Amino acid sequence: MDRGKVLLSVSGFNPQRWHELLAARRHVLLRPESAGDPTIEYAVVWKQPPGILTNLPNLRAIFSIGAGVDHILADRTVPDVPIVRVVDPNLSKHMTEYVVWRVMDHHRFGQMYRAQQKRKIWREPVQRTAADTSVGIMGLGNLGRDAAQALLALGFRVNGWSRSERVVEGVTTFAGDAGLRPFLNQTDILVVLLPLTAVTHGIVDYALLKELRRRNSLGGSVLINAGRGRLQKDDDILKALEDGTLKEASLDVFEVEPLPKTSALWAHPKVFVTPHSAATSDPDFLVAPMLDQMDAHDGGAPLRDLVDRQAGY
Ligand code: NDP
Ligand code: OXD
Repeated sequence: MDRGKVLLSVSGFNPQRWHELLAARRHVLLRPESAGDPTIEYAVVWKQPPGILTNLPNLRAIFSIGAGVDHILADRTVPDVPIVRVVDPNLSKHMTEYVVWRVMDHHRFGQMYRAQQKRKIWREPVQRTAADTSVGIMGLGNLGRDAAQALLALGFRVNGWSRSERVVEGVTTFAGDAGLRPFLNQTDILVVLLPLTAVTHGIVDYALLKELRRRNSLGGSVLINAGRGRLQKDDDILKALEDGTLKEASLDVFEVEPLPKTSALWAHPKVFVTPHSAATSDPDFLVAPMLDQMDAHDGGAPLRDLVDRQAGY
């Protein structure tokens, strides 16, 4: 094990399993042993404490434990070395399951049936097929495209919005500022799978929600956000739910996490809350490819799944 050491730095969860799996093949440190520790060549991080990645003279790359990297770039002192993010079928499938679950629940009037059952009400709504509903995915990246395929297989009409023009079979695509409004105007259920960047911060506000199509087979528009909480404005979502701009919402992410106990979203009858658990990174699937990349990089191979720091994702 004379290869470069790995710094494992996470907050918010117990990294024991990550540590075990990484340590099977490389020497792992939970913090640098000294300022300017020259033995560390790779870092594996989730919300690392600010400043911990500075002064590592031989740091060759940073591996994000998640697909998103806003948690890394929030630390302005992060050195200018390549950042690798998670692109993995296991993660994509988890997210696709979440998206299909939430889309189907809204499509099949889950919220209404749960309320009816509480009051022992036997009433059947008009149920249309998936083909009558358009799901619009904001963010046609690895996760958005995987979810789109599953939704298409179920018969939904699928729209997608991205920064650059994308061609995805079966999906009606829109791009950039000019494409946003037409995309929203043709969307009944909005699924947000964007990264959090300087440009996307706060994008899901009241004005955006107003553009969704409300006269539809669901009897209103629906928001599903599994991207990042600071893409949305929690108060604008509450306002939109109150005045009927939105019919229902499924939220996995929030402006402040954990969602404060005082938030009105917790008890809102039209909101379904999950604790940022749509697609949790599983070390049993993700550590081996990370270590393989480190080994290959040591041997001179280029890194994959790199973050564009200028774009912020
Ligand atoms: P990708 O980088 O593969 O895709 C991002 C997509 O967003 C791309 O289509 C990109 O456009 C688009 N995009 C970025 N900026 C803009 C913009 N300004 N305007 C329009 N479109 C934009 O990311 P992933 O699909 O792998 O992941 C997406 C996000 O999901 C992560 O960043 C993370 O925040 C979140 N996530 C949440 C999890 C959870 O458990 N809740 C789990 C995993 C991820 P283009 O195609 O042109 O580049
Ligand atoms: C991620 C996440 O970015 O879990 O992968 O949020």
